[in-house]
Parts: sequence; C-alpha cells; structure tokens
Amino acid sequence: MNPKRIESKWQKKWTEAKAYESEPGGSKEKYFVNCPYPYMNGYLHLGHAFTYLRADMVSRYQRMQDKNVLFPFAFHCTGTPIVAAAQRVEEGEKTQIKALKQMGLSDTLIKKFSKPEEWTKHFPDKAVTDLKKFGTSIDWRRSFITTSLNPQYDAFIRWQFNKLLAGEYLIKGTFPVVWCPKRGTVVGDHDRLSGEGETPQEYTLLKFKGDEDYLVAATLRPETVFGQTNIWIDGEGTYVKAKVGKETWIMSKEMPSKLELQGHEVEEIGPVEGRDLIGKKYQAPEIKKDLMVLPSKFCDASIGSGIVTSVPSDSPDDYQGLVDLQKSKKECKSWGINFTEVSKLHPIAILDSGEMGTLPAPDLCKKLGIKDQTDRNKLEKAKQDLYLHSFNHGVMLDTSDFVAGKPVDEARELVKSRLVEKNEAIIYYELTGPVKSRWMADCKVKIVDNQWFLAYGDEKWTETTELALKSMELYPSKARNQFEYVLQWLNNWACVREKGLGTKLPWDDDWVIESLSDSTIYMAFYTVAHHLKDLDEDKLNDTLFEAIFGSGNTKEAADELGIPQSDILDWRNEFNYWYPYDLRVSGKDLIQNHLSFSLYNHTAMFEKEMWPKGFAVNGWVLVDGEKMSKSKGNFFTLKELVANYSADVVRFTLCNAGEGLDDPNWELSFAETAGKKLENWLSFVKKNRGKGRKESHPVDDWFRAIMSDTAYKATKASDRLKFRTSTRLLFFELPQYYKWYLQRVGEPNAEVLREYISMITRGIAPVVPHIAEEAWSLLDEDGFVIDQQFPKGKESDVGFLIGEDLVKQTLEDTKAILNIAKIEKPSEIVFITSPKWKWDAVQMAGELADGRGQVKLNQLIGNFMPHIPNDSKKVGAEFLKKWVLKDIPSLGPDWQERYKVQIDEKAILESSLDFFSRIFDCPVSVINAEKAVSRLEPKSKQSAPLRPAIFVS
Ligand code: A2H
Repeated sequence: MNPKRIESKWQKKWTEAKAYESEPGGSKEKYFVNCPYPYMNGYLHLGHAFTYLRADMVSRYQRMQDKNVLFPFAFHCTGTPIVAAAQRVEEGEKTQIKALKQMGLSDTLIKKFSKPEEWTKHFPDKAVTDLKKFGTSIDWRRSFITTSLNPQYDAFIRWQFNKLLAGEYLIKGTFPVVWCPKRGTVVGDHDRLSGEGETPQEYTLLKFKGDEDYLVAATLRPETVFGQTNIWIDGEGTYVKAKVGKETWIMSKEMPSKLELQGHEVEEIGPVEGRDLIGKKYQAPEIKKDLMVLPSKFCDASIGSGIVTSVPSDSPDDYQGLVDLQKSKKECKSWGINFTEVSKLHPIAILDSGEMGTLPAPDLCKKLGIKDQTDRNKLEKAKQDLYLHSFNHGVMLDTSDFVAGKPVDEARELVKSRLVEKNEAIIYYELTGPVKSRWMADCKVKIVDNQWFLAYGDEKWTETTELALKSMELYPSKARNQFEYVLQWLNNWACVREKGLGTKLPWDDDWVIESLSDSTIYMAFYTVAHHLKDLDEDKLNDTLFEAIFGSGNTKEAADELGIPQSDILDWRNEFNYWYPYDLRVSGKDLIQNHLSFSLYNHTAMFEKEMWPKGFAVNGWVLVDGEKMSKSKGNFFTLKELVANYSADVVRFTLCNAGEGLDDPNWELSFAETAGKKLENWLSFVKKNRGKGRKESHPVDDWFRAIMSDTAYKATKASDRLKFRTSTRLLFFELPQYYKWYLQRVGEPNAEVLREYISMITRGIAPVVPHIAEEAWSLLDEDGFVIDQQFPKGKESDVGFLIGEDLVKQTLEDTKAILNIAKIEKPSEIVFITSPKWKWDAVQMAGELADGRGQVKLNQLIGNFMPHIPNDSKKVGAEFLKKWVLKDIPSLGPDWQERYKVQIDEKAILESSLDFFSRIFDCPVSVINAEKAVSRLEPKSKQSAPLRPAIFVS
C-alpha cells in the first residue's frame, strides 16, 4: 500500500467533485464550523494542525450527520511581526535570515522577503498546499488575507469600525496601557514573550506629609484610611528622594521612571536608606494624624512605592507586622524605636465585614494560627479571603466619618475621589504581573493620550456579552468558568497602533487597527468573501456591507453602487443562511482575548439571532510530553510531518493525542505504528468483503447488539468532539469483540460482516478520510464515504450483553483451571451455576452498596443470613465474606449494574455447549448447584453469580 498515492488520489477526486464547496440552500440543516486563522510569518506547525484537525473532524462528522456543512479558512497578516521581520531581512540581520533559511527558503526568495507583501503571498500559498495535503475539508473559494493588501477585507473592517464608533463601543481618551519602553509602543497580548493577560491595575497612592518631604504608599483599599495606625517600610531597603512636580517624595528606586510614564515630571535627588526613616513621623492623609514609620519584613522595597500604610484591623500583613514588633522589645530597641509607644498601637474597627466581624484581620490571623509575618502562605490566603469578602459584604462603621453606613465598594470610590481632590493622593498604576515584550524589554504602565479603545470594560456591553455567552454551547463545558471570569475582568482595549500592517482607522489615517481587533467578526465575511472578490474597489463601502450584514436597504444600495439588487440579495441571503456560526474551534489560550473579543463584537455588530452558538477549546500540543520548541529540536511543521508519515497517520496520531482541555500529547511511538494499523484495516476489508455464511446463528444477534451499542457510544462522544473516544470504540474495541464473535461462530454471518466493515469504515472517516475512502471503494457501495451516514445505533439491553460476557468469562476461567490443574486433554467439564439464594445475596449487597459500590460486611450478614437455607448457613457466611472482601473490590465501582437482572445462566451456557465442546474436545454440561450430585457438591460451593463453578476431570 502506498498511502501517499492513495491520499493524493482521493484529494484529487474530492476536488474534482467540488465536495467541499458549500452552497446555501436545500433541505438539510446547515452547520458552520471555523477556527482562528493562522498568523502568516511562517509555516503551519503541529500546534496549528491539532486545532485545524479538530475543526475538520467536526466538519466531516456533521456532514455525515446529514448536514450541509461550511468550513472556510483564511490568513492573518495584521500587525507588527511581519513588518518587523521584513525590516530585519532588509537590514541583513543574521538570525532572521538564518530562520528563513531553516524554513528551506532560497537566497533569492529571502531577498524578496524584505518586502512585507512577499510574506503575505508566500506563506498563505504554502499553508493552502499543506492543509490540502493534510486532507482538510475546506471550502477554499472563500479564503482571503487580512490588511489593506486585501481591499475587500479592508473595507469590511472599516465598516465594522465605523459602526462601532457610531454605537459608542469605541472610545478615545487618556488611558493606562501596557508599554514597551525599548520599542516605544503599546504591547498587546500577541506582542509579548511572557505575561499574556496581565493588565494595568489601579492603585491609590497616598501621600504622607513630613517636614520637608512626603512618603507615598500604594493601596488597593483607600476606604481603610480611617484605620491607619502607622507606616511600614523595609528597614534594610534603599529608597530614593525625587522631585515630583513641585513636591519632594520618598519612594522605591523603581518608581520615578514609572511615574514619568504616567505623566509626572520627575527629577531624582538621591538615595535614602530605609533605616534612616524609621521612627520618624508623617501626617497621614484624611485622618491628619502623625504616624510613626516602622520596619517590617513583608514590605518589599521594589514593589509599588515600597512603602505601605498600616491598617491592622483589615490587613493581615499589617496586623501581624504590629504583633511581631509588640512581642519584641529587643527588636524595637535595635531599630531605635520606643517600645512603649509601639505597644500602644491597636487595630481600629472601621468597617463591619458581616460574618467576618469588625476586626477581621486580627481574628483571621489568630484563627489560622499565623506564626509571624514571614508565614507567607497563610498570610496570602488570609489576604485573598478578606479582600473579596470585605468588598462584597462590608459596610463602613461610624468611625469612618463621611462614608459611615456606606457599603465598601461605594465608600472606596468616594474616599478615593476626595483624597485626590484634596491632593492627599494620586491615581497610580502597576501591572498585575510582569510582562516581557517581543523586544525583550520589561514592560511598564504608560498613560497615553488620544488612544482609541474598544470599551470592553463597559458594564452594559459586558452584560449583553454575558447574555450571549449564556446561550452558547461550550466544549468542554467546564471552560465556561474561564469565559465568565474573563468577561468580568476584561477592560478597555487599546485597539490601534502607530505601525504595522492592517486597516487604517477610517477617520484617522495615523492609526492602524491592531491584530486582535481586526479579527473579531470575520467569520461573517466568509459567507460572502467569494462573491466580493471581483468587485471594484469603489463599490466596497459601508453601504454595501450594511446591506449585506446589517439593516441597510438592498434596493438603495444597488442603486447607489450600480450592483444588481438580486446579487446583493443573494449575498445577504447567504449570510443569513450560514450565520450564526455553529462552532469555533480554538486553543484555550485565546479564551482570554480573541474568543471573548469576538463575542463582544458580535453583540455590538449583529442582531441576537446572529450571535455565535458554540466555542470549542483545546490545550497546546506537547511532543512526547514536552513543550514543542525550536530550541529543543522537537518543533515540527505540518508539511514535514505529512511528508514523513502521510496525512492519515498524522491525523490519527493527533486525534489520539487528546480531546479535553488538557494539553494533548503527540506520541512518536504511536505515529510510528499508526500506518501499519490503518494498512491492516485495508487488508482486512480486501480479504473479507463479500464473505460470510448465509445462515444465522444465535450469537449474530449479540454481535449486532454490540455494534449498535458501539455506534451509539461513538455518536455520543463525537457530538461532544471526543473523537479519540469515538475512534477507540470503533477502531480498537469493536475489533476485539469481533475476534470473540469469530471464535464463537467460526464463520461470520455475511450481513453482520458487511455491516461491521461498513460501520468501521464510516466511523473512522472523520479522522482518517483517505484510508476510509479507499476501503469504501473496495465495497460495492455508491458515492464517497465522506458523504455517508456516521454509524447509528442504540444503547443495548445490558442483560443481552451480559449473557455473552458470561460465556466469554466462563471460557477464560475454564482455560485457567485446566492450566493450573495441568490437564491437557480433559475427559469431562461441568459448569455449576449458582443457587438462587446466591443471586439474592448479591442483589441485596447491591442495594446496600454506597456511592462507590462498597458494602459493609456486618450489615450484609445481618440482613441476609436469615434468607440462607438451613443446610447452607456455613457456606453462605463464607460466600458473603468473599463477595464483600474479594469480589467487589475486583469488580469495580459500578459492579451492581451487572447483577440487577438475574439472567438465566444455565440456559445461556446450555445454548453454547457446542461451542465449548468444540474448543475443549470433550463432553461439556451445565447443572445448577441446587441439583449438584455428590461428586460435584464440594465444587458447587464455589459458584457465584456470573462465575459458575467449573468441574474438570
Ligand atoms: B493594601 P498587590 Cl486594609 N510590599 O493597603 C508589600 N505590600 C505592599 C507593598 C509593598 N511594597 N505595596 C503595597 N502593599 C500592600 C491597605 C490594605 C491592603 C488593606 C487590606 C489589604 C490590602 C492597607 N495596608 O492589600 O498584591 C498594600 O496594602 C491586600 C490585597 O501588590 C496594598 O493594598 O497588588 C496591597 O499590598 C497591594 O497588593
């Protein structure tokens, strides 16, 4: 077998038949699946392949569920990476050129790569080739690239942004953004080496007035100023003094440059040792009390200002810091501070935290048994618990002056604005975590003027988006929490850049729309992309797009643009036909930006009926358990994998790699043997097609039931995108049953065999379409396998399946016994089935079992002993003991299920006696233990339900 020849043969036939060119209309239900387009600065790799394969399997599976399926694809070129790389080629930069050489590009081609346009032609072309060879069922007529290099897409994005502006989803203003100081640019999630998802967080920077200078302290809880008792610094740290505007501030060494980026004029004066500040007094904001500066270990000189205001009533750190000092006269003395004065400091109750009380920090520290301020794990937990709890449930007490009686969230805003108004505090930002930019620099928060933002922080917009999320199906469903969380914290998103490829803001040529913002609703563009390709540029305007996608009048648009109204109507109908999309398949890393942005924008741009119906998210592909990376040498492009293994092997191995949210694992050993497994199937089909006996056999029905049950389970799994499970069932487990079936019947029934071959061939078609198509062509069937029905079935009657399991188990047990007894040629075999009371005992045990199937022996004995016939009490007690202690543990948690119905063991075994005597070549009989004659009696005691005792001689 030559898999590559088979693959190109079928790919050619599918293309000739236009098998994947989806057209609207007809009686079938439609199904629209898509996935995020790849960024075109390189070849597609294993990671892409996994997500795209999932989309392809869904597309194929849904098609085999008799749906009219659309699976389109496109290419993303927006942003700085391509431009930056082209620039590096232009400059002859060595690593960039080496990288392109490693991709196999010729020197002449590399020269051309100094132009960004060249990238946007070369890589999409190659990606199309690679995906075709991979056997994807994509409608290629609809693909496109993004940016102004494609006038159609460009005009579509302009329409989107004009509409967003009109709907006030876009806002302009002064905002904190994540900033790369080296490159001088805003750093979106995709421009980061690390720190995706980190954002600017707002703090209130409190000012403490001294004789000549101010100490500044960042807090998340300005409403707690009423409970301030002292000021913390790191006694061993070094701070700096700097002129900020007209004042002199003391702060951490890192802070001056941060303040500058946030619009302050800063001039450094010189270092200040933390030690020299200890014991000094500064006047606290709002309460105007002089507070003492005290040393602490938890205070980190490099975070924020490195100075902390102490509120021991509500901050576990602050409380513990104080307790630690108050415990040690010696410590106080070593810092030169007055122990008596420190001893007088007490937490002040300022807010009622409901069930956590009015002094929650001291209570919590005592309750958790926190040792001292270095007991970090416990303190972090206490902080977390308290922070959220107070925010949600706290109410300010009378000690809190003008905010008394107000809930904490309201008080926070009021106190903050008052402090800022009185110049006792400023608003200050820090990142929620470290961020490294693509240009290897540590990022900071910058306040920029005149930025354009998508208002994802807007409450109303978020509410609508949450509504959209509620009505969506998520695969797996446990991804929902993550989406909900992201919608909660997403804030305004800087959506334009000064540089890079892309679409310019329609009303301001200086700005280019960045890559996460021009990719939110393009799934709608697929529905008509192929119709717009030949349209003149002057017809590509808002009127056209509003008529297709919005509420525009098609007649007016037709008149204005000189396009036949029937065309515009057709396009509009095609959009209405395919939209909303049914499923978008993506990596889970895009939950926090792209997928959520997409949902927001759909609610802003389209009517409710057009909001997305499903997201499927998956992990990142590992290679033999390790992260894929160029430096580790385990980085594979799709092209080389398909060339090495064939498309079906790559598909099969990827499908086997995983199916949930966990990172899927590409196993090299599986890839090595997968080809053989597929080849074996083809040989099996070749050898067995058209074979089989005409007559029926009782076991035929059993195998039919197994097939039906397998098909049922495979469909259930595939409905949830669990194609690994489905393939396991159909391709690995069903053949095991078939082996048993053959053993039982010798020659298979012709009908059954035909169904078996057909079922597996159809069942694996979504995963390995080429092999499946080849196998299908060997059968006397019409059409492509890709257009057939996925195997259908129903859940089987358990009793029916258990009967055959009994035969199988009894055969294995007999073989084992003969083996132990070293009998090669038995002269007689007798199966002794259980007396009725044993069945009753097991069924009662089933009723007494707990959730994990466990049974208490005493309870069972107490309940059941009276039901055992008098002459069997001793045997009975032993049986119960063995059942509970040995049998149940080996049967597994749901063991009771199998014993719910009492099957007629004797009758089942009797109908298989021919089979047994053929295998063992001796007389075989069955008897019930109640009828066992003396020579069988000792043995009969060992019988158990579904495990007959076996007498051999
Ligand atoms: B909070 P985030 Cl009442 N080193 O203010 C250690 N801790 C620092 C710090 C530094 N350099 N700079 C600021 N902080 C503290 C009040 C407060 C705070 C209360 C309750 C909880 C609480 C009074 N202390 O924070 O994790 C400051 O203490 C717990 C969340 O770095 C600041 O707010 O963002 C908080 O940590 C900032 O925490």
